[in-house]
Amino acid sequence: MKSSKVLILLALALVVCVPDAVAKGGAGDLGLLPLPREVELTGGEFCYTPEATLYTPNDTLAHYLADYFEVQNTIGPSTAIMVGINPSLDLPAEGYTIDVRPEGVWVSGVDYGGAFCGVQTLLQLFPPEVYEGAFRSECTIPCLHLTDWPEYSYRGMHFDVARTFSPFEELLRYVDNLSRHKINTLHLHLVDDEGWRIEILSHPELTEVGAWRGGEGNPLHSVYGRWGERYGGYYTQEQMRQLVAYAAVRNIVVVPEIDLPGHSLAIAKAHPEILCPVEKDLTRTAGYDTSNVWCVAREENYALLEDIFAELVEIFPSEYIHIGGDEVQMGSWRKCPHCSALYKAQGYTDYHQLEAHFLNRVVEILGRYGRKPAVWNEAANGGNLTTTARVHGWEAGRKAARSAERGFRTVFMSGPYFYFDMRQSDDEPGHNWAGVVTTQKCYSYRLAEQGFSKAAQANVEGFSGAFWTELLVVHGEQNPHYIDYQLYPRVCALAEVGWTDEPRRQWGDFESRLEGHHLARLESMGIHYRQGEPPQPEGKVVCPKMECRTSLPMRNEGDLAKLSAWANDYGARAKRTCREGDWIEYRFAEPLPMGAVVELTTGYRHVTRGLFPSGVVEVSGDGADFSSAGTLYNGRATLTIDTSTKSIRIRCTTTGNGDPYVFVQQPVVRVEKL
Ligand code: TNX
Repeated sequence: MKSSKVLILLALALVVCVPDAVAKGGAGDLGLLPLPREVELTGGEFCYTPEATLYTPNDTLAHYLADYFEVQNTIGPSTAIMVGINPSLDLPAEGYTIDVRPEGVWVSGVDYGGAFCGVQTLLQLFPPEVYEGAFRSECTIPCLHLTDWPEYSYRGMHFDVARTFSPFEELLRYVDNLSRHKINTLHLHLVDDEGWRIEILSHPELTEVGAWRGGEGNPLHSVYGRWGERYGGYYTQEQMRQLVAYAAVRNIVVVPEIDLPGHSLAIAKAHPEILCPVEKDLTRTAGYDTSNVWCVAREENYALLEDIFAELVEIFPSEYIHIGGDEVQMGSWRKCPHCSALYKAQGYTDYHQLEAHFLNRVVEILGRYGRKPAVWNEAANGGNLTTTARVHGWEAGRKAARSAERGFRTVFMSGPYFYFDMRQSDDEPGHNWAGVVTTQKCYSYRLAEQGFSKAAQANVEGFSGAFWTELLVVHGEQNPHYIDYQLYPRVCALAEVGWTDEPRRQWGDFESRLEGHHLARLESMGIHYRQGEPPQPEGKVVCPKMECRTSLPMRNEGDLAKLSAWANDYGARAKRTCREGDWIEYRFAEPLPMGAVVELTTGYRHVTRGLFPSGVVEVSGDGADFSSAGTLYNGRATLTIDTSTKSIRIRCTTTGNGDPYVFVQQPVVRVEKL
C-alpha cells in the first residue's frame, strides 16, 4: 500500500512538465559536482523546515539517510523528500532524476546506484552543513528538474594499504568520502613487498610473517620509515566483510588486489619456496633480500594461490579480482632452470609471455569461482594474456593506452594525471616520477587529445585515481591529514572526469563550482583538503664552493665531483647499503655565513629510502676537529649555523637501510634574503 503510493508520487515526478522554465543549465549556480547532464530551473522554490521528513521504501537507503535527515517509515503530512528506485526509468545504469517542486522533492534512481547518486546530488542542493549530519535548519532549494547519468561505469580510486597500514576506520572514511563524489569502485591494494594485509585462515603464516616489518630479527626489514621498530598490521576477514557491506551501501564495489607475480616479498618471507631456486647474492645488499617474484614453473605455487583466492572470493563479491602484473623483475626467471625450460618448451620469445603464462594460470583459478581478472598494463605486453582481463593502464603516455587499442577493457589511471601520490607543486611532499600532478592537470585529461582512436575510446571502461603509500608512513606522522591533503581536491576532478561527458567538462566552470561551493562541502565533510601551495621556506638558496666526500664506494666515478659542483640535485647512488661508521662530508672553501640554514638529506629527496636510517651530524671549524650538532631523523636534519663551520659531516649509526644502496645528496643551504 505504502509503496504503491510512493510509486504514484514518483511517477508524477517523472511526468512533471516544465513549460515555463526560467533558466537552462543553471547547474553552475548550484555548484553541483560532478556536473550533472541536464538541469532545468523551473521557477519558485521548495522551503525545507526542521519539521520536514524523508521517506524511502528502500531500507538500506533509509538507514543511510538517517544520518542526514529525519527519516520516517511511512508517508505522512510532514513527508517532504521522497527517494525511490524505479527500474522503468529510461536511463542508463546509475541514472537518476530529481524534481524539486514547492510541495516537495523527489529523487528517483533507475537502480540502487542511481538512487544513491541522486541522494548525493540532493545533499549538494542543501547548505554544506548538511554533511555534519542531522540537518534540521530552514533552507530553500530552487525548483528544478534534473536528469543525470554517468559517462563511465568505472569511476574508481585505489588505495595502497600494503606500504603503509591504514586503520580499518580510515578505510571506512575513505569510502564514505569517495561515495559523496559518486566514485563507485575502491581498488584495494592489499599486498606488496612491504606487507601482506589480509587474513587468510588456511595460511595464518601469511599475516604472522608478512604483516610486519622491522624490529629485531623480523624476516621483513624496515623500509620507508619506522626504522628499528616492528611496524604493520592486517585486516581480519570479518573487517573486510564489513568494509564490503559498508561500501555496497555507498554504491562502491571493493576490488581486492593480490599483486602477482612480482612485488611478492612479503609472502616470500613466509614461503621462500615460491621463489625460483636461484642463488641470491646477499653480500651486496647487507643481508637484504630483494627477490620477490614467484617461480612460474613450480606447480605447488598454484595450489597455494588456489588456497588464497578460494578465501578471497568468499570475502569480496566483486566481478573482478585484481591480480597485479606490474614491474616484474624477470632476472630470476632467466636464471631459473625450470622457468627457462618452460619458456623454451612454450616457444616464448619475450619474458612478458612467461608473465602472462603465470597470470593465465591464476585466471583459471578465478574462473573456477566465476571471477574475472584485472591486471596492470605490463601484463598485456606479451600478447598472450587472456582477453577476459581488464587492464589498468598506469604508465605514462601511450603505454597506458595500448591495451585499449588491443581490445582489452581498460581502466585509465595514468600516473601523470591520476596518481595522487605525486606531488602537487615542486616543493611539496610527494613522489615525482610522473611529475607534478595538479588538480587542473587531472581534470584536463581528454582521451582524444591523448591519441586514443575512436575504437580504443570505446574500450575505456572508466578512470581511476591511485594513492600509493610509500610516503604516508612518514608524512602521516608529520601531518595527520596527509591522506586528505593528497586526495582532495584532486578526487573532485577525477570524479568529474569519470562522470561528466567530455564536451561539458570545462576547467573554468569546474574551478568556480569547486571554489564557490564544493570546498565548503569538503570542509563540512571534515576533509582537510589542500588549500593551494604551501609557503616556501624563507631565505635564498646559495651554492658556496664545496667538496663532497664519503666513505661509501660510488656507482659512477665522477658522481662526487658533480655533487661538489652543485650539478646533481637528484643525488648519486652508492654501490652498497650503509654500514655503521659510514660518513658523508661537505667541506666548504669558506666558513658558512652565520645564520645560514642547512638542510641535510640522505637517501632520495622525495622518498625515505636509500638513506642513513640513523646518524649523527657533526660540524667543524677547521675540517679536523668535529663536534656534535644534531641527529638524523628519517635520514634528514636541519642545522642553523651558529658557530664557525667549514665542514659538515653525517655519520651513519646503523648497518643496512632495506635497500642495496645509499643515495648521497648535496645539502641545501639557505641564507637570509638581503
Ligand atoms: C609504481 S603503479 C608502482 C607502485 C608504486 C608507484 C609509486 C604500479 C602498478 N606500480 O608499486 O607504489 O609506482 O607511484
